Amino acid sequence: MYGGYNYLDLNYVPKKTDFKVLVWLKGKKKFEELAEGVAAESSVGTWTKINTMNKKVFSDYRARIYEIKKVSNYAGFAYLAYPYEHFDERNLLQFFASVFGNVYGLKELEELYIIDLYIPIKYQRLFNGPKFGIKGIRKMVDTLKSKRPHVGTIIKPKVGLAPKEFAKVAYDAWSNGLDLVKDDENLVNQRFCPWKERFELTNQVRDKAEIKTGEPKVYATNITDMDVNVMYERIDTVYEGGNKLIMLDVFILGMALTKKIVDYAHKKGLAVHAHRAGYAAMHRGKYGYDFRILAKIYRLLGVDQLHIGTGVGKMEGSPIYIKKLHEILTSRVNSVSFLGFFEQEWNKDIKEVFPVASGGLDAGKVEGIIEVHGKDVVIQAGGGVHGHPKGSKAGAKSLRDAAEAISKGLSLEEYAKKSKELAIALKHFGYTPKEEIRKKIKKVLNAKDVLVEIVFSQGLDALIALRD
Ligand code: RUB
Repeated sequence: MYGGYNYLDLNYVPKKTDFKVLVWLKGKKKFEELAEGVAAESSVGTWTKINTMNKKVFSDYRARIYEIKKVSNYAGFAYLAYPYEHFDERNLLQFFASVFGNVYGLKELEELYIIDLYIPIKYQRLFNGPKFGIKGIRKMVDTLKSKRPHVGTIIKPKVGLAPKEFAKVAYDAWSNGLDLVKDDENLVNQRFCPWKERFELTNQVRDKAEIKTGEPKVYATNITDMDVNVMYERIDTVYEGGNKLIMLDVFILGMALTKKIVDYAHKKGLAVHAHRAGYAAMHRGKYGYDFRILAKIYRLLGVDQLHIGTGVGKMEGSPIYIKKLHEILTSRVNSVSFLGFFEQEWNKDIKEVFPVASGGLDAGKVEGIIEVHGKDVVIQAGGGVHGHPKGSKAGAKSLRDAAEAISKGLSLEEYAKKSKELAIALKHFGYTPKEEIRKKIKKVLNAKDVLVEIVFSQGLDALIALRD
């Protein structure tokens, strides 16, 4: 009971059209009360009984707690179902204001972490999803046959290079085997590197590198801006320049603008590379929501490439956790429901998103990345290319050679015998053999039934230990 109404309905069987949410709660009241507070505040209720409540509102629009897993009297997991009719169709902002809104401010809560979200197919039908998907991007980069991982670089330093310097480094990277060059998340249109000049110079050398190598090259140019018209103009410039990709800082931009720009870019025939900078403010710790939820949302919104972490590099995310994120982007149905997460099926029109592994990578980690992601992955290295002892050209070649080794079924150590750039990279950055990562993944998968029990009896800490 919360505010005079009952939201606990443990006999309820969620409908196919319901949204489902898995949430961890801990606080100063009995667990059931905490859960009911969340159900009420995120749907139809408030702190007290109200004269305006009626049967129809309560039965048709309220959230129902249909399953609970208590860890103590004051903490546990709750599964909530929300009726489709509760929501304003296509308007994800209204959805977030409900489910991810006021609840975070309830003062009796000490921990509130939304772990997973199930999005019904009926709602998905209102969205287009990615225009290109993995196949479309592979066609763009001409890897449909080889199916090798794509390789790219983030030009470093993150910010500070002038357009000419930036374009030179980009040329070195492309002409030594990389498919993609990318702006960093914090480089857009600073005085020392105006966007238009950088784009034009970099796009020119992109053409040159294509001629030199005979391979298509793409530039993920960061067009993120406060002003939607500025982003439209930049898309027009990119389109006229013959480049096929733009980049957005999607978390910072927000869902509405992301959708607007994705739609416009797609109309022009451009694909969208999504950088997720900022997501971890929500994702880490015990107050917030898991990035898996955003990964589902960004797939709906239609980004074509999305950063999801590496499992082996500098950013958070264990190998198994990143593997599950990869499944969210690339599967029709999430093969197994893992650790109590929802099995998310996808509407047939929603294509896959090309997963991007980035952050603390170098050639020596490529085998490990493939263990986590498989070959459908864009492998990006900044420091791992521009920090190569022989410079950016050698760094680029070492990364491409590592990807070539994988597609030929050879180990990096074997391939390094005929690639001195790769050999130097392995020596300098180190080498993570695939067995090391495979073991970590297997350990969790083999123990998954026990782990479910551990998570549901010990709480969020146990999940975090597996997540991070
Ligand atoms: C990469 C870099 C990227 C992060 C983003 O640089 O800083 O912006 O990978 O992280 P470097 P994520 O290769 O030098 O580490 O992809 O996890 O969102």
